[in-house]
Amino acid sequence: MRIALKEKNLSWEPILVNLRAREQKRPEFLALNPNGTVPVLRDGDTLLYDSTIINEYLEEQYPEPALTYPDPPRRGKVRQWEDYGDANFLRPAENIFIHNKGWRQFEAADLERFRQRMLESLAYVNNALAGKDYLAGRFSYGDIAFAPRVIMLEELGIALPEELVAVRAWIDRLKRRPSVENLER
Ligand SMILES: N[C@@H](CCC(=O)N[C@@H](CS)C(=O)NCC(=O)O)C(=O)O
Repeated sequence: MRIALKEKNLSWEPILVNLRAREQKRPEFLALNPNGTVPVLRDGDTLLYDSTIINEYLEEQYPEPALTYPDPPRRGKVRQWEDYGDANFLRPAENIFIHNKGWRQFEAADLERFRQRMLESLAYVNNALAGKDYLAGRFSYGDIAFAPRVIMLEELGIALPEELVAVRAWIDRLKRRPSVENLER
């Protein structure tokens, strides 16, 4: 969501929620999002939760610059990459991230499983990137699903295999985008 806001040159004010203190489960926050998760977006009278839904809203409300395609076939592919990235890369990466921060403890075997899952998804991404700068061709929500964590693989204890040349170039490309390079960690 933060990447999409920056790509679209939208100004926004962050309201930080302390997940460690479980502020996301307090009644005031549950009134904004009954699932008790971040992010939540308030835009005027509009209140939305879930990053996928928020990104779709941002695209429809603020179409330029576009972070997807106008035609349903390519739009579908962007959605597929976003969903794939969320489930297969971001979820395990997030688990390792919160473990490293000490916010939640996972067993060593679980952490290894998360790393394997991330590596498998990166191998899949490597094949998909053949001849392309970004997953769906141009930079899109598909790349945004991976970006916040794929730029910090080393911190997550993942050594990118040498043969994943296209992934390495894609990560370098992502890191050079102003919307990605200044993300908080
Ligand atoms: N599909 C949701 C997932 C939201 C989610 O799991 N957010 C995490 C932080 S990345 C969270 O709020 N965790 C705290 C919790 O589940 O209590 C989205 O994309 O917004």
